[in-house]
Amino acid sequence: MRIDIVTLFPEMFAGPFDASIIARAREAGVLEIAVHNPRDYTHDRHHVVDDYAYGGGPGMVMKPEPLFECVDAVRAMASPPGKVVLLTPQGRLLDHDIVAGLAREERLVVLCGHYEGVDERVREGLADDEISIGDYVLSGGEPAAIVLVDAVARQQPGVLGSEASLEEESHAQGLLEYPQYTRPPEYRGMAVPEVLLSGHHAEIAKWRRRQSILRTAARRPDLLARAALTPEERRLLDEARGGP
Ligand code: 9D3
Repeated sequence: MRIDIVTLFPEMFAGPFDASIIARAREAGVLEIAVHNPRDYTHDRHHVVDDYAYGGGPGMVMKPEPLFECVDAVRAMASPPGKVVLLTPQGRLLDHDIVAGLAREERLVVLCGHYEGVDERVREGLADDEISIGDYVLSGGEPAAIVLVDAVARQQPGVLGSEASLEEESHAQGLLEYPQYTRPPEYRGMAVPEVLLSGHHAEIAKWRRRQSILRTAARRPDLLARAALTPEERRLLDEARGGP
């Protein structure tokens, strides 16, 4: 997969893509990342990329021409041209299903907005999709692009070991993780649950599943609607809620 990122701040991407999983995916050749600056696609002496909003109001708006021309050039650099994803607070809220869908694309062009936003014609005539990473205000789309690329990179075949991909599946199933422990068996008065030291693999699996379900119910009940639970597990939940 190839991902092209269009940003006024390419220097923000120097570190994050050169470590850990993303670096491994790039080295393995399953992920190619290129960063482009729309400022390089201006034609005026001062390389102006923003302007005042028509109708007035605070802040500057990103001009359409540098973005359109940059994206046109970037799409011509490789094939297929790739879906254009605009990162914006007004986009669809990113979740596992959206990540999995984007990860299946052969190519993506990711646009990072900045200032108070981008000229509306960028949405209208350039973006195929608009995505937000959550209901809080960022200074620009750059941190969101890093989040998106990380999540998509993990989905590329061969990037994760088989053990890690099973873990990913469990999150896709809509349950939070069970509590994890390593040595020592007791630390500052806090003991590792006895069952984990027992060596009874079936009991351990049962305990972990139960912890995942109870923890999801306590912290993220919204996830349970989509979780695949057995009738017995549904009963466990009703009991924990003090129901019938
Ligand atoms: C006063 C202007 N803001 C009203 C809340 C609009 C605004 C425009 C642009 C606020 C932030 C930004 C910059 N943010 C992004 O480009 C962005 C973002 C975000 O802020 N939160 C979550 N996901 C994303 S994706 C891109």
